[in-house]
Amino acid sequence: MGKSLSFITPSGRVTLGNYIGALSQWTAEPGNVYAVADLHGITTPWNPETLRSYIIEIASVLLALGLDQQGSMVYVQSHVPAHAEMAWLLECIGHMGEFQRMTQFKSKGKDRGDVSVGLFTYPALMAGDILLHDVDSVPVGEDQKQHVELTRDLALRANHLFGPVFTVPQPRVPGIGARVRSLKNPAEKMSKSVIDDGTVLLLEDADAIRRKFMTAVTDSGREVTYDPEAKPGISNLLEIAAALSHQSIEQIAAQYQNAGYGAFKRAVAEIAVETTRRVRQEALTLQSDPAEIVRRLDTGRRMAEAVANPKLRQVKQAMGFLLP
Ligand code: AQP
Repeated sequence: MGKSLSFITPSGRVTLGNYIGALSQWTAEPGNVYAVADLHGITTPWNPETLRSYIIEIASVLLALGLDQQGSMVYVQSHVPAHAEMAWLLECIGHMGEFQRMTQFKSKGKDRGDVSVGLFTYPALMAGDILLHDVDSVPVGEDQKQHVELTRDLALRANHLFGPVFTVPQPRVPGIGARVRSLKNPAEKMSKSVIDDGTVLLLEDADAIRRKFMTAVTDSGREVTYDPEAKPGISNLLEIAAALSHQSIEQIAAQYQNAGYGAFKRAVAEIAVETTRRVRQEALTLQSDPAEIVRRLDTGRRMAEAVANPKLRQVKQAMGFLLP
């Protein structure tokens, strides 16, 4: 399958949705690349202290999951200046029209007068993230597929103009990706940037997690059955319980069918607390030793630079820069 590359943006505290849909599925294997995408975290207005705390939290979780072991790397994107430089090179071969077609820009930027230029150009940064590491395929959600298509177009254009400098990546959309929904509003995805009782945080204490599950919205009726249309709240809880306990939705539904909503919510809360206990404890322990986090991130930075810097140099050479 080749090496895998996944970045996570410090746009909020890590959610149970991030854990189920992404982090818990990432694996430490030789050459795999994991990074805190802090440069992506400033495309919308931010607070410096808060940004720093989000970066530390995400790094602590990636490291607690051991994603810097077995020859894979964990680093912070801005620690490797090649990312910002590659983004500029790609912006200069990108076309306004193709960036204007990006649906994320249209949805996040529409109706706002103060939209940053970075929100418009960030697909070039993302393309650079991928191309610097020469990955063959990138696992992405449906919503990010368009950005990988743009990355392919930019890579093909550069290869055409300057010779074969880039590996052209393929998007890889996982077959059935869990899409965890807000416990308060199951019509919406659970998101880092939405802070309310519908968003369960991976590192909040067990009692807070239990309380959020107990106040999750449920649906009419009494039976615990999987029906995303008629029972979106209960179905979301079933999906969460199934993903975390590695059982099928049918198995969980059969177990709690007649238990009543209250008992079912209590059970899902316990599953969430228990299956995330270890990563939570390890991440919090790491946070009490910031020097250790910095040390491990610096190892990741060196591993990333060993790949990214020669690639950037090769591209600049091909593009006609006078290299020192
Ligand atoms: N609710 C979710 N269910 C399943 N997977 C999810 N992911 C995010 N929310 C859910 C996955 O987590 C990874 C995080 O990458 P990201 O931070 O770069 O992307 P994101 O999708 O923008 O994450 P958020 O939490 O929704 O942040 P905001 O609120 O800032 O937009 C991705 O692999 C994503 O699929």
